[in-house]
Amino acid sequence: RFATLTRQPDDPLLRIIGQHAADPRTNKIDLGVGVFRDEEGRTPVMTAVKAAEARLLTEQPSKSYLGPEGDIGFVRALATLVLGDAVAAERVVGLQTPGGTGALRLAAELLARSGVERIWIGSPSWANHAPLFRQAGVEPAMIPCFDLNTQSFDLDGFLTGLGEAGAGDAVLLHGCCHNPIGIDPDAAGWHAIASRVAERGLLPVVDLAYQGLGDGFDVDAQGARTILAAVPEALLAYSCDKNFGLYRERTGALFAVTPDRDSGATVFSNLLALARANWSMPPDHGAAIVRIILEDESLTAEWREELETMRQRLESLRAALAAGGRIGTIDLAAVAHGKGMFATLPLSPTQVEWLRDRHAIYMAGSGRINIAGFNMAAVQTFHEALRDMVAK
Ligand code: PLP
Ligand code: TYF
Repeated sequence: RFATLTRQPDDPLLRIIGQHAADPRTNKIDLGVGVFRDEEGRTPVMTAVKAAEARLLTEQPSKSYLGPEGDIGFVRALATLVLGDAVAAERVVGLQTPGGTGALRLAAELLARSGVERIWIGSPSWANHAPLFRQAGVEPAMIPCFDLNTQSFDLDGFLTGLGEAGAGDAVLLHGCCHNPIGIDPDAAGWHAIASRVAERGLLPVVDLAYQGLGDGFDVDAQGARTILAAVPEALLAYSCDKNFGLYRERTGALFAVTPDRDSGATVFSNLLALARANWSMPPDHGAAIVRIILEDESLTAEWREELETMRQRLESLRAALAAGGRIGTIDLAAVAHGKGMFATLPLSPTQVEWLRDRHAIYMAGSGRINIAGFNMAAVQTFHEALRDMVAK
């Protein structure tokens, strides 16, 4: 049977981790995989997370099974934080998932089960989005809507693309800090998208994986809230893996907005059935940490402060990068339009390879850079490498 299989490529982003680690050059720069780093290039465990873990170690009464819904205290605390008062509580159901990816997978399977055949996705998008939906039986339809030269989101192009969507299709929206471009709609853009989505009877799936790393914690949720408030039915896939620095703990949740409490109960029962058939129950540790933090005022304050420091670091690195101005045909100043961890520069795969071979600068083949991979000195090195590149 296995002879019928064909060899699959590995994830090029994850491959960069190994390539960078194996490079002996001391001035190497890793702008590859999207994890936050500090000025020294470390991805530390947040102090509020360490404190919550210490409490778990001494106080956790049991590790007995919870259930397919996971830690309901975590789900509740997160719902308040993320949704604010955008949607009446009785219209929202939610459950814990293995990371944002688990939430997306469950969303995709729920769509497939509801008879949704197609999901519209602005492109480029996170490399896992299209395969994830396709594997669950929902065909991705891409709408090219970013201009790398001007670092802008083409709202009209996206809305026109959605004009092709049929009632009953789904649409994927990045809640904030778009991966891989870093450009989000502005408030007016979100309202225009919400109107179009509602008008055409589309089911929005909002992927919110970077709340707090863009403009600030509440502002970063505004797009998601605008969308959810405008429609009878929606899904929100949430990841705590970046904003709590929990990555490998696989911490996330899926929320469904439903027309009323009764339909919510049906949706929830379907989500539980799908979760059971996938992973039975989600891993507990990360969610327990987040719950402890969110249920404790002083830990919440400590976490929010640390997250804000991370956000400001990204903001100042982005400004430093943009200060490089125009280098050849690359307008770095335009990178200032974006926010969050990522920007995608208009570089060819050959140029990406050249920067790696010649200057030990590692980034995705698409030209995507993880801004947290810089420190202030590395930004200067990067500017010089680009000048070297365009001069040759
Ligand atoms: N969605 C986007 C846009 C992402 O960039 C990521 C990154 O990993 C995820 C979802 C998945 O997050 P998680 O690691 O929690 O599965
Ligand atoms: O885009 C990124 O870099 C992050 C991390 O298969 C990531 O979202 C990358 C690839 C992958 C899973 C997570």
